[in-house]
Amino acid sequence: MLEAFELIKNRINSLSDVVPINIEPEQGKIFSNINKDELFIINEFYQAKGFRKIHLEVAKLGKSLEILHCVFFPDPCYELPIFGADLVVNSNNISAAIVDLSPVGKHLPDSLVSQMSLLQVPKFNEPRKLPEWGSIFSPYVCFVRPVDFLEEKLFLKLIDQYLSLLLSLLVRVREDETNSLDTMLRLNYQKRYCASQKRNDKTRGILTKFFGSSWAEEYINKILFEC
Ligand code: BLA
Repeated sequence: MLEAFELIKNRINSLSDVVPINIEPEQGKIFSNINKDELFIINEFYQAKGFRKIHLEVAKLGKSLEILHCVFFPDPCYELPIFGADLVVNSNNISAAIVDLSPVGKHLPDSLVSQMSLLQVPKFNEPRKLPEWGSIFSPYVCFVRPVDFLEEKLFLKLIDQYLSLLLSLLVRVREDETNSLDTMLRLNYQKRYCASQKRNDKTRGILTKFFGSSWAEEYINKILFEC
């Protein structure tokens, strides 16, 4: 978990003009009043050329559940996919590991597709089935339950490779006008992505269990998948 956090953090820090987005302190570090060791959420937000919002979150929810959540929301003026990763650790085992570069149009950009198809994606022993709302993800989405330490390492490497491809695309893409048709279409895809993610009842269920349903709803809408 820490390793995943570090590698994503390194990629964020490699962006030339990255700046932290100032947030309300109560959104940055969230502790429950019950037991600070067992229930906390730490959020970091950044902005950089090409990205309207980068969100990196680590959470510990109760004794056994740890989560790493990360989304790079592109600035819709750029033809960049949405990078998303989620690691759910249950009693020290990763139960769900997902990473994707998700399209903000009908397809991913051609140049990205050709690079992604060159990646040697390892064959994981326990692939997982995407939920129905998962149609937002690309054909290159990797959703697995890593079965051992080796697979965990391979998954982290894949996260890093996807980020590397994203950042190499960043230096090639042009910037469109805010009011151009392409920009507006990409923004619509981003909205669709957020709307679909909001249908993840596993996230909602866990947050509701620990923080109550109105808090969970607000957190999902304003912090996780605001658009
Ligand atoms: C699944 N997400 C889950 C699960 C939990 C969470 C408990 C079930 C794990 C399992 O089935 O083994 C919980 N995830 C959270 C919480 C947060 C979080 C509480 O990020 C934040 C506070 N989810 C994302 C992103 C992606 C994502 C960015 O936030 C993908 C890029 C995917 N999570 C995702 C998917 C599942 C999941 C596809 C499986 C859902 C299912 O099987 O129905």
